[in-house]
Amino acid sequence: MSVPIHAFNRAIVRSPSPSVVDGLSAGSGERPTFDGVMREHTAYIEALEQSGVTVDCLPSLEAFPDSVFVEDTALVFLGAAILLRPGAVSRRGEAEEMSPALTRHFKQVLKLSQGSVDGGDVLTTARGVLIGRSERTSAAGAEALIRLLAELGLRGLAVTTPSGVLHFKSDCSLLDEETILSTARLNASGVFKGFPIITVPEGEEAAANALRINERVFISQDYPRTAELLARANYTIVPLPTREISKIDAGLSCMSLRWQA
Ligand code: CIR
Repeated sequence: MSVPIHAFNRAIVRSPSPSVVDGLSAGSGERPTFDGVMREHTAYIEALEQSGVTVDCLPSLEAFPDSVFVEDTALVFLGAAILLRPGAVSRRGEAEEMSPALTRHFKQVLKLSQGSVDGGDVLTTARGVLIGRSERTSAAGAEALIRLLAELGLRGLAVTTPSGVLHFKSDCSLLDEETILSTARLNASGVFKGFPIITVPEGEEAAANALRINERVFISQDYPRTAELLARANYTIVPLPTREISKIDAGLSCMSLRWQA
C-alpha cells in the first residue's frame, strides 16, 4: 500500500536567530520581535511532535535572517532530497547550510544548479509536483527542477503564482490526498482543475497556507471563518500562532521540511 501524501514522521526545522527581526518583507514594514517568533516556533515544534513527528532542530544562523524558513531551501521525498536555489540574494547561502542535514537524513541528494526555486513555490500532490513561477522561482529554475524530479520518477509541472503573492503555497495547501485549500484568486487561474477545492473566505487569504500533518491540519489561529469551514468539513484542526512570522510574509508550511522515513 502506498504511503498517504500527508503521512510524516520526520521533520527538519531551524531555530530562529535574533536577526529574524530583519527578515525580508514586502509588507508594511512592521517588524516581528525575536521573542515572539521564538514562541511561535516553539508552539510549531510541539504541534509537530504531538502529531507523531520526530523533529531535528538545526542551530540558528545569525548571518541569514530568514533561515528559520527552511522550506525554501530543499524538497524532501521518501529516501531522496533536492537542494534548491532560493531566489532572494540574501537567502541563497541558506541552501548550502542545509546540505549536511540532508546528507545525514537522505541516501540520495540532488542539487538544483540553474535558475532559482524557493520550496514555498512547490506543492507536491498525488497527481504531480506543481511548481509556481514567481518573483523567487524562475522559469529556468522550474525547468531544471522538472528534470531533477524526473530522475526521482516524479512528474513536475510549471504553473504560475498570482502576481503580488510571494509564494505559490502562500495561497494554497493540500488538505488530503486530493483536496486543496486555496484562495479564490489562485483557484481562478485554473491551476487546480479536477481537484476538489475548499476556498478560504474573502479576507482570510493568508489562512490558505495550512499544513496537513498525519490526521491533523495546522492552521493559523487568526482566521476563525477558515477554522469553522475546515471543522465543518470534518478536518481535525490545530490552530497555531503566526502573527509574528506573518509580519515577514511567512506561514505554517515554511518552518519545516517534512517526510516519511
Ligand atoms: C522571505 O521573504 O523569503 C521570508 N521572509 C518568508 C519566507 C516564507 N517562506 C515560505 O512561505 N515558504
